[in-house]
Amino acid sequence: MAFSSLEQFVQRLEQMGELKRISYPADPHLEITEICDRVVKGRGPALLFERPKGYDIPLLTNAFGSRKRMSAALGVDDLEDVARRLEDLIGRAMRMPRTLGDKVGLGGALLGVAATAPPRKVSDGPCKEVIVRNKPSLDFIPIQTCWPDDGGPFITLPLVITRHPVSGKRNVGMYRMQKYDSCTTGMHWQLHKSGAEHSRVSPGPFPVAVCLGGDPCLTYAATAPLPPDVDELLFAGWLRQKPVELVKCETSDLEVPATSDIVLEGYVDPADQRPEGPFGDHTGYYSPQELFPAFHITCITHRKKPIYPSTIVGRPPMEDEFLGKATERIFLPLMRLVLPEVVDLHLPAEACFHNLVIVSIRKKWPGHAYKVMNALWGLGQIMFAKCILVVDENVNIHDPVEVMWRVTTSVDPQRDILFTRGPLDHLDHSGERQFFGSKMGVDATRKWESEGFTRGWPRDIEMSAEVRTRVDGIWDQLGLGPLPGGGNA
Ligand SMILES: Cc1cc2nc3c(=O)[nH]c(=O)nc-3n(C[C@H](O)[C@H](O)[C@H](O)COP(=O)(O)O)c2cc1C
Ligand SMILES: [Mn+2]
Repeated sequence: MAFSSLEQFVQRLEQMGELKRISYPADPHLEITEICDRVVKGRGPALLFERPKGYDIPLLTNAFGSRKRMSAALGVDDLEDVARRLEDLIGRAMRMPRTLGDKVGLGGALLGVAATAPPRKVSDGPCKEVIVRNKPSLDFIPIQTCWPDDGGPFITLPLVITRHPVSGKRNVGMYRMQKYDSCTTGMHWQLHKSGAEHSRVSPGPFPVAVCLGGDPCLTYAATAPLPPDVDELLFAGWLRQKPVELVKCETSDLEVPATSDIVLEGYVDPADQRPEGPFGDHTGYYSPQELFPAFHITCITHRKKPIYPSTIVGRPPMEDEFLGKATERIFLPLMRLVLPEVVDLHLPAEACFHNLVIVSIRKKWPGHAYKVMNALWGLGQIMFAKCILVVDENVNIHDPVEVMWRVTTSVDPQRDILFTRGPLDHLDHSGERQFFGSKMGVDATRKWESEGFTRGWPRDIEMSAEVRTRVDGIWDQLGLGPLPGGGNA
């Protein structure tokens, strides 16, 4: 189902037993972070702070903080349902129609996408219930100061909408915004992101709209690593199986999702660069102060009763683990379009996603692992991968114990590790210089004779099926019960 408001998603979470309302007037200055951090690390529920101290509007946090809630945000039981829908679509689009039924299937699939995916313009929407053109102020929003050394309060879940100044193509990205005063914020679009590109090519000030809240599916879409020219709102329409409804801004030609809780309209002047940060970041460290352009607010529109969505980032695991998990699952079928040998892919949240990419492949030729590493370093935002581990298809890459065992036992470091260089994530602090540094690929697949390995690879140890079945049969008589580690499963 597609949510028509953030409020509706909150109600859904409540029905699922996945939300806790907090009436205590917790302080958006640090205190909410401490509460939220404990709940996130304890794998607890979404939190709706009904009356943050000093504010009249509620603050929602940890709404995406479990696989179940992330799936609910996208209107599915599990993220794999989205991956399967995508696989099915790709499968039908790629198959040459052989029968009339096939043609209808393919046509139907594409027509379905064409009918539901593109956004639709509407004349009015709930995000226009209140329109403030005169002295618009952020001061009614309980913007969190997350960590003690943060440069100020930060908006952490914004959908930043821009259009490419030349092509006119829309982009929606999630870039944090530091509040400087009641009508000015920072705009932390990092070097490689589309918003930064729009800013670089713009000859002068250009319009920007920032949406807070609304359908949570759109919030996810803003984080998704789509190719630069793919409209996140088209993707969101496909995800929610219903067009995203857009209304025109009051003070620019940009369009914004009508379901938004709050819309900040304004402009960025690329020449007006200001110190942004420090900020306790998703790397688990403070990212240092740097220059970023300022966002000037010219108008604010909002629902009569908006909910302010927020998240805290910091030392993992944090809520964003599940936004990353959604991307890992949803983008796998797309990646397989160009890399069909990829069986599975895992970007552990503990490694801040791109620092470690574990990939299992169906190895077909000598050196195949290297082909996959090099391809991944050439694809979209996965170019930031600092370390890529390649394993054979039989390895469960989501089990860190299994990965550690396979990798350490299968690797001769000098032979199997490839060092190369490439772009680094904006926030990486480990390299000699910012943005550019080294990368490591590890070929942890079974080595073949054709790769020069002539000693014969050892066999895995496995009990015979006959004995396993026999022990299954007598297990209850042994009185050992179910084991905590699931060893008898
Ligand atoms: C909670 C959260 C906060 C984020 N903050 C930023 C940020 O401040 N700056 C940034 O460039 N990317 C940030 N990102 C990552 C981008 O949203 C992500 O790379 C996205 O794909 C960028 O979209 P684009 O390719 O359209 O630029 C954040 C992601 C999440 C989940
Ligand atoms: Mn984009």
